[in-house]
Amino acid sequence: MYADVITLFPEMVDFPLSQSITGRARKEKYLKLSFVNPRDFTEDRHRTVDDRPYGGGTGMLMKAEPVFRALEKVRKKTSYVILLTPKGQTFNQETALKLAKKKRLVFICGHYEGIDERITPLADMQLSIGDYVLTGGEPAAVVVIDAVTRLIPGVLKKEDATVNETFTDGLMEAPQYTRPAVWRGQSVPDALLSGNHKKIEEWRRNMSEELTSKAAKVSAEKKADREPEKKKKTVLKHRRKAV
Ligand code: 6GU
Repeated sequence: MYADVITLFPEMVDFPLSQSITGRARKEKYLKLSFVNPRDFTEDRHRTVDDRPYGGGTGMLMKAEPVFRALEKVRKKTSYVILLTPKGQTFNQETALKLAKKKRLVFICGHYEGIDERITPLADMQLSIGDYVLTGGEPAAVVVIDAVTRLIPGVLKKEDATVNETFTDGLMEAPQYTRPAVWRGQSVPDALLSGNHKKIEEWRRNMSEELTSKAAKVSAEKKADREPEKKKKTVLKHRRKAV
């Protein structure tokens, strides 16, 4: 897979993805990363990439033209363009699987308060990595590229390493243990030491289902906490108490 990253800070993406499994994937040419800096597509003496927002407000915005020219430079007919922004859809394993099938990805990393809105129609997809605000899209690009790279066939040595894991089949992965069998008073569950494959599979299945239903319960509770209807009622209840 080819991935072009449009960023003012290429080292923020290049260095983390030079380590460990993603670093090896690059050495072995499963992943070919290239970087394009919008600053190299400016024409003024100061190589200006940012400016103040129309209508006022705090912070600076990335100018449209240098980003557009950087994109023009790398975009091919087959490129799938991803804009990293906290306003995007939240990245998840399903999206990672979809992106892993693409030949060429382009990541546009906003920085400062974001990019001029007129850049957004150039993107095929807008992605966020969660409900919090980063200083720029670069750490998000690292997260997305990492999650996608490990899904490229051949990157993980064990062929099924990505099949039986948390999120892929909608279930949480069962807990895992390595030696020693007893560590600081904590034992590895008997089933895993039994050597009986059927028993091991059964134990893992049960644990998966248990963990998944617990997690579903927790997220349902969190969702209920966010419901404006219920919040209003809670506030009223408290108010009544106060009166
Ligand atoms: Cl993609 N960008 C920024 N700036 N903040 C974020 C994000 C992206 N995803 C979550 N927070």
